[in-house]
Amino acid sequence: MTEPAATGSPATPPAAELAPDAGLPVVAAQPYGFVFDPAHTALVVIDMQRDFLLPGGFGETLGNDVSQLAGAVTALETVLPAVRAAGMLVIHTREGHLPDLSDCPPAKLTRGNPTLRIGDPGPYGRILIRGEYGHDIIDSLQPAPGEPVVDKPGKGAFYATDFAAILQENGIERLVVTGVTTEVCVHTTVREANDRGFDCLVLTDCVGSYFPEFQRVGLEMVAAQGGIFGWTAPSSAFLAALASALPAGADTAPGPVPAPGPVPAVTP
Ligand code: C5J
Repeated sequence: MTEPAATGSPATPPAAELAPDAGLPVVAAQPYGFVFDPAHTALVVIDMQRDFLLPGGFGETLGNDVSQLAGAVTALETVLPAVRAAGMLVIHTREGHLPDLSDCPPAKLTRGNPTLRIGDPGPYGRILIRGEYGHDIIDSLQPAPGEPVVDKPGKGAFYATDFAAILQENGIERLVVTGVTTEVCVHTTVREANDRGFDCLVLTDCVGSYFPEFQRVGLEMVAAQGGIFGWTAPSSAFLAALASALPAGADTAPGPVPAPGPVPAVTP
């Protein structure tokens, strides 16, 4: 039988193949050190939206305990300013749909048995509809001016969006992934990214699941089998590596959260 021809190689060599003496920072991660160049690495903040995070929102109407996600918010409130101070690209995503729901497959609309469905009026406006208050990112993690916001109709950031184009235009080769929920949109995005040749580090305290068991197992799944589709590390390890990459005297300590500016939404 003839073997199929190889269809191309990843955009960059795996982190393990980067020479340690290249002077790049290394995060103490599972299953082994994650090497990254801050100039070619983006922090991805997935779906930190009011509908998923706030009491009374869509996440809660699905029967979930939204307090399980609070830790990820707190950790990101520290990581975001440090990453911005280091000059790294930050990309935000939001899951949601057009007001006429033309981008929402019926299977997604009717799935489950929530008291509120996508598009229904909820306490924060129409559930998961672009432009509604609940669809937007929570106050404390609002995008800074100029940071791309990718509106996605699916769970993964690549499907039916400009995410891949944004990464390419900015010379991004590796992703540091955060957000909610660990086993749904974070997993889907990391798997999509891995299949496209991106190395992904998932920050364990900056991702959240409504289910503690899914959080634990979801993170183990990323780094199992020698890093089957990524790396995991606490944000403290990532911030320590990032600080080591900066010139002496430079500071990644969190400063004041920038005032929210106009959100440059990127629509497919
Ligand atoms: C879900 C997400 N869980 N952002 N969305 O439906 O993970």
